[in-house]
Amino acid sequence: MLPSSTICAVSTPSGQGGIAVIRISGDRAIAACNNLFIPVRKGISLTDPSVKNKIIFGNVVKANKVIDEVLVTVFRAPSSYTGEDTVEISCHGSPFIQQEILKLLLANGCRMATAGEFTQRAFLNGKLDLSQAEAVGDLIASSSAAAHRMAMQQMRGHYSSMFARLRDDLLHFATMMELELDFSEEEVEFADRRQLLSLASHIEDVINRLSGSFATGNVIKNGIPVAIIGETNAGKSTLLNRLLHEERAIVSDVHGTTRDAIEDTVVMGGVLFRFIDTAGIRNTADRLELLGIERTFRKMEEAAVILWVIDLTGNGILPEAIYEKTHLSDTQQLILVLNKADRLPPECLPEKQAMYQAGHHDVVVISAQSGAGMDKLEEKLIACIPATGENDVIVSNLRHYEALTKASEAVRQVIRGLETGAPGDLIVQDVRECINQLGQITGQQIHTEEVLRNIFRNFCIGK
Ligand SMILES: Nc1nc2c(ncn2[C@@H]2O[C@H](COP(=O)(O)OP(=O)(O)OP(=O)(O)O)[C@@H](O)[C@H]2O)c(=O)[nH]1
Ligand SMILES: [Mg+2]
Repeated sequence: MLPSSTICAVSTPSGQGGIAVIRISGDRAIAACNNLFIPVRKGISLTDPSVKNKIIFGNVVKANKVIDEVLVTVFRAPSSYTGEDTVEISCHGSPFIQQEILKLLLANGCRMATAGEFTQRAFLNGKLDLSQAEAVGDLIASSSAAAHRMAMQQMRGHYSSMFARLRDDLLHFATMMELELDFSEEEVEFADRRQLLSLASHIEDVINRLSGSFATGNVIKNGIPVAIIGETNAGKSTLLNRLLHEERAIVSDVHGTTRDAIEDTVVMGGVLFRFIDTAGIRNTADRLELLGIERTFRKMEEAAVILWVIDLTGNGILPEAIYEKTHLSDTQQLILVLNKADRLPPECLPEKQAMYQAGHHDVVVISAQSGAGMDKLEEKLIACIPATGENDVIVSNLRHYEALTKASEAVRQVIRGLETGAPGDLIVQDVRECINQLGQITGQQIHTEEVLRNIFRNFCIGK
């Protein structure tokens, strides 16, 4: 069932701006706008079928009073973003004008759009598949060059066509095997088991590679989590402020200043980083401080990169103690940041540096206060970014990742069934399950309103 109501919303950010765009989509879009709009040039009517993909200058009028001078763009179905008749009114960006125009539209039979409803309609009308529609959301939210590239690739459809191909190959086999079942008396084999096995193995490889890219995709989208860890007073909050170029965290010479984790993001080298300043680690009896320190260890576990800040002027924690406390996993990287270099006599530096480098870990010498050495630290951080090629397909959507995980289980079952000579009807069930899961990604297999509403819920209104 395709939606028949006509929806409207302001598609530009809320508040005051130079201009604002109000979008209207649905059967009544053109007629509704025609009721409130008077073109400046005589003899034109929006409802005239020859008016399409055109911009028309005129006035929005309410009870003979001009509300605003606007430009109206008319798109006729199916040549529009949603696939329906669509009008975009570009008005002056005053919140009052926007509200007045919306009220006129509501009075003319339109209703307010829900979040993502324009894109949802584009999907329902076959303008985009589901993964492309989701990429529109990611594109709007992209805050770094890497996230932008990933969303753009998904929107262009390269991503979807790959799933569609895998799904088609599997469908072919499922059909063949089902045909066999119809002829089960005669013991014929339409589906070549060896070919199916090789296809299943190929699909398993592709799925596993894609699932493997999720860790990368996820951090590119949400920011690479970098935890700033160390003893109290080492200069962690000073370093956070320096990395973010703003006074985000309180700095003081009192030990235990930071009690709670403080996070913020910044783009460096085209990639989004999420820096997390934490409570300094020390022995304390203070209950609140202990809670903060517990949180520090949690943040450390979740981080992709750990910046362990060491005060060069202090006695300094020994490298062995750091390794003991960090429990690095295979995917985590540790950078030792030797701070307050400005206060250390230069002749003492080589010895300190050598001591920390002995563990073959990355060591950077900085002064968070003066900014010296920050360029080296930023270089090291950028080097931590997982390498991705221009055309790599990367999964960044949790929903897709979950479908891939289930598809992977199903395809493993297919392979096991083929290897052990399981009966065709059992194998075909697993093939169908795999097809179903791959179809979830592009939306071919999703038919319920509720699932769709959930997916589009995270969009902004007007998109
Ligand atoms: N000379 C010098 N002082 C610094 C430097 N970095 C930080 N400091 C000083 O060291 C003190 C502690 O700095 P913070 O950034 O608050 O240290 P912290 O690691 O966040 O401390 P806690 O929150 O208590 O764990 C402050 O007085 C800072 O001004 C530096 O590079 N050079
Ligand atoms: Mg602090």
